[in-house]
Amino acid sequence: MSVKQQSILVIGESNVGKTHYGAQLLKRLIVGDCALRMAGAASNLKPFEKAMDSLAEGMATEHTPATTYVESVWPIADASGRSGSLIWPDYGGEQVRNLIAQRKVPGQWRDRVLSATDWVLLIRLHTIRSTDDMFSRPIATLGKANAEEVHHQVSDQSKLIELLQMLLYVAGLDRDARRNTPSLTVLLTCWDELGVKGNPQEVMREQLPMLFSFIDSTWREPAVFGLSALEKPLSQNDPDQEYAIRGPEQFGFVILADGTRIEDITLPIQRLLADEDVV
Ligand SMILES: Nc1nc2c(ncn2[C@@H]2O[C@H](COP(=O)(O)OP(=O)(O)OP(=O)(O)O)[C@@H](O)[C@H]2O)c(=O)[nH]1
Ligand SMILES: [Mg+2]
Repeated sequence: MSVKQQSILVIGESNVGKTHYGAQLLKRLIVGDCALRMAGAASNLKPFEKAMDSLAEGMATEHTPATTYVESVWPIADASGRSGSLIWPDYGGEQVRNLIAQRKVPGQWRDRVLSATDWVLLIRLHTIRSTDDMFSRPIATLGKANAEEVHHQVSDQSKLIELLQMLLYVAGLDRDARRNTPSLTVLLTCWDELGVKGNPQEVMREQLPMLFSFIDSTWREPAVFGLSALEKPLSQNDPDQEYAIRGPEQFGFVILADGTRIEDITLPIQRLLADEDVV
C-alpha cells in the first residue's frame, strides 16, 4: 500500500467557494460513500466546522476573515487501498488578491508554495470581470487613437496568469518545459449558476482563452473540472428545508472532462492520489 502526503495549495480569491468546497469535501470524506474517504482521525477540523454546521441546517456560511490561514490534515484512502494524508487549507481570499496587487509573496506563502504537491485553482466564472483586451477588442480598432480616453484595467485573466507566474517563480519552477509537478487542477466553481452545458475545458477555453492557453502551455496535463459544491445557492439566514432534511452530503456535483455530471465531489482530489504520473 502506498502512502502519500498530498499538500494542496488551494488558490482562489475571495468568494470563489473555498470554504464551502472544503466543508462539503470533508463531509463526504466522513460519510464515506465516495471515491475518497476518511481513514483515521482528522486533525483540526475547526476551519470547516462552522460551515458544516450551517450547511447541516441548510444555510451558507460567512466570508473567512482576511488574515486567517488554517490547515486541516485528513488521513484519506481510496477504494484501491491507496492512502495519504491530505493537507487542506482555508483562508481569507484577500490574501490572494494582495499577492497579485502587491506583487510580493510573503514568507509563509512561499513555504506553502514550496511544500505543495498539488495546486488547485478555483475560478468562479460568474464573478470574473472580462474587461477589453486583445481578445475582445475588434481587430480593426487596433492602433487607432481613441476619441475619448478610456481607462483600461488589467483583465482578471491577466491577473490570474500573473499570479501563477509569481507562484511558479517562487517555487523555482519558471522554466520553459511543460510540467507535471506540482499538478494543476482547475475547478470552475459554482457551476450551477452558470447555466451552461458542455465540457469544462471548452467553457474555460471560450471564456478565459488567454488563461487557458497559458495553463495549457505550462502544464503537461492540466485538469479542468466543473464543480458545484452546493448544487444550488443557499442563504445565510433563510434555511433550505430540503438541504436540512436530506443532508448536505446529498448535494453537489462535478462535471468531468467529457461533460458527464457525477455526484462524487471527492473525485478531482482522489485522482491526485491515484495517478502516479500526476504527482
Ligand atoms: N450557487 C452556488 N453558490 C455557492 C457554491 N459554493 C459556494 N457558493 C456561494 O459562494 C459564496 C462564496 O463561497 P465561500 O466558500 O464563502 O467562498 P470563499 O472562497 O471561502 O471566500 P472567502 O472566505 O471570502 O475567501 C457563498 O455565498 C456561497 O454560498 C455553489 O456550489 N453553488
Ligand atoms: Mg472562505
